[in-house]
Amino acid sequence: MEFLFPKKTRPISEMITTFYNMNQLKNILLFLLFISSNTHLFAQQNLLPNHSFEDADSCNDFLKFHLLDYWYSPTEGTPDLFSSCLDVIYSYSVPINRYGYQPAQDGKAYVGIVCYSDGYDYREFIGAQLKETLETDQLYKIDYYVNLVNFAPFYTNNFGIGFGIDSCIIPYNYQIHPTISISDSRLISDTASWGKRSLFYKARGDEKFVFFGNFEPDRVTSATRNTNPYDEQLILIDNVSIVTFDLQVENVFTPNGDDINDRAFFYPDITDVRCDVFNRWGERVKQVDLSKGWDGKDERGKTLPEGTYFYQLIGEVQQLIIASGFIQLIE
Ligand SMILES: [Ca+2]
Ligand SMILES: [Ca+2]
Ligand SMILES: [Ca+2]
Repeated sequence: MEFLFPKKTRPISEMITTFYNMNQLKNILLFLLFISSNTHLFAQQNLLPNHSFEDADSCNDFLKFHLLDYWYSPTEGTPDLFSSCLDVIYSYSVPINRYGYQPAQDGKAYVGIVCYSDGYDYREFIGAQLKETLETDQLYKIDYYVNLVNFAPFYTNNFGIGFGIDSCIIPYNYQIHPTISISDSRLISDTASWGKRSLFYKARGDEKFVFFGNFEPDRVTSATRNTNPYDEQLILIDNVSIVTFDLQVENVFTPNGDDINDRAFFYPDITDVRCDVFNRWGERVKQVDLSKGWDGKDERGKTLPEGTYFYQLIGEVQQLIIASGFIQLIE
């Protein structure tokens, strides 16, 4: 008797799935190839929505912060939205408004928040939900531009960034205490130009919300009275970004003047980072200006010998090491 083995055929649905999986796999491989050859590009996704404060629901004489898309005030404080869409000068228009003169750093709009009140601890904050929750142990680079309004009575410090696992909304209050807060101790005093600030942050992995403002009370905030006419202590902020930061350091360089791989640590876009290079005895031989890169010379301009050197890149605000390792100098 012939034994009929059950014929092993795959149902059509499974075949389609397999075919689909093959195609999907191909797409994934192509995608991986794409991202590995464009790492720099890919790393630039800004996790902040409406990052330049340009998108608002409407524009009228009473331009209000709550019209701004995605951003909110977590406290009773009332941040201000400024925009050139408002053509009433001396109000909240751009560039001339009730606090002085300031074009936008990017686009036509920016936000202003009170960050000091001479002992009253009145504060304003802006908050937004990140596009994605931050990843555990991932290093992030936070950039933003600040400017002091022309009529602000003080030069103050401690403007910073906070991260929260929730929205940190506190009714009937003016101060917030986000899960993480980073304060920049440098004074904000420039009323003419926008100053770029860069912070680095290694994530816990549960941060969903971001905040900007001064998280410290007035008594520990440094404030220097200036000669501006008295008005509100408003700090303007524009063009904010949070991106993942994975620095690729080419660890061999040949500073022989043939224009090929002559400079190490050339990162014209990175600010507020100190780059120290040490020799094998642990002596610092050079503090590198990242906008120019390292040409293999020491502080006095003397060419250093071939060999292995150690480097450290440190985010200056928190003194956080953002990259370190060995670099080979080959003549
Ligand atoms: Ca803007
Ligand atoms: Ca100004
Ligand atoms: Ca070379």
